[in-house]
Amino acid sequence: MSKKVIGILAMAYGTPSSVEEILPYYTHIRRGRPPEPQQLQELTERYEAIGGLSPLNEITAAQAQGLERTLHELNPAADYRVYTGMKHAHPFIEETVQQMVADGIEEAIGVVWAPHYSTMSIGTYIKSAEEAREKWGGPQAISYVESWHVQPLFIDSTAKRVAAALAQFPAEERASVPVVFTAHSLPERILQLGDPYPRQIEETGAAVTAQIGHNNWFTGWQSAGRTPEPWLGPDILDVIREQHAQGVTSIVICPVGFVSDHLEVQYDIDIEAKQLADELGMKLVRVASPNDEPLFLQAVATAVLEQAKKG
Ligand code: FEC
Repeated sequence: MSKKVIGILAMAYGTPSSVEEILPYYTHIRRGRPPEPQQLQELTERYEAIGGLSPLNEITAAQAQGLERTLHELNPAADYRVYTGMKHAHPFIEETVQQMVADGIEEAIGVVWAPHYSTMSIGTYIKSAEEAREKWGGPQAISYVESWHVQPLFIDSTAKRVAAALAQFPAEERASVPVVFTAHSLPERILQLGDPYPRQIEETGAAVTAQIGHNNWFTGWQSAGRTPEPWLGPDILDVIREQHAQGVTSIVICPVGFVSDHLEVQYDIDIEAKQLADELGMKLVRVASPNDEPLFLQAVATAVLEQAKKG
């Protein structure tokens, strides 16, 4: 008997694959409004500062391969095919769903490469997938992992990486080093909608620090949009200034809302936040991203398999 084929719609943010693609990418993020030349220039310069372009597409591809391999290891009885669909770059979620239908995929699980649910993050990926399903008439059966922010293996993987960051400080100093768990800021209006995003980030931070017995931690926000409306704060740069004002000399930042190395980690933390910490004479250590680490992939694969059981 042939194995049951299950399509996995693995959804990722996407990044430009050439300098020419920065403008259409940025325009897509801004829902079709082209950026001002000055804004485009600034974004291009941020990519230049991290080496020209972002490593995100390569990492997304490695994560997809690793997820497919891990799913087969965890459940050899089924045939899993992982399809990558991006929010802001090719192949867009809509194009990927079309491909899944062309390949005859009838049953699928959707998962996003981001741990925490917000109507403005994971919610928008699911919306795009559902619109595409309506357009292409399939896959017939699909369900979505809505968040996996406290999946036990994800907590293990994050705890190991946070512990490795703390290990860069002498043992007698470690307890006094705050760990700040950051995620991409979103407009403050999500709070009025009862959005679970800020609570889920707190829950990840609490579970990780409980596991390693580190009580000195809190959450912060990063990479807020450049728009006039208020965004969730405090911003990580203000957190660093505030900690410095309180006499703190060392800080660990864990960008736990992201799962890859990319612009928001490599520029906003590794360059911008690091530069501020240097100016203030503080030591800043950034927790490594999970990328395609096996334990992390097991976490996401387990969340997918649990969703498959729920149907
Ligand atoms: O490495 C790369 O090239 C791409 C990195 C990248 C990731 C990412 C993740 C998230 N974003 C989220 C929300 C928003 C909202 C806006 C917004 C704007 C940008 C811009 C760039 C960008 N984001 Fe992003 N985001 C990444 C890159 N993001 C570039 C445009 C310039 C700027 O504002 O910095 C504001 C849109 C608007 O103007 O209306 C909102 C959230 C995540 C984390 C969850 C996820 O990965 O989906 C939430 C990676």
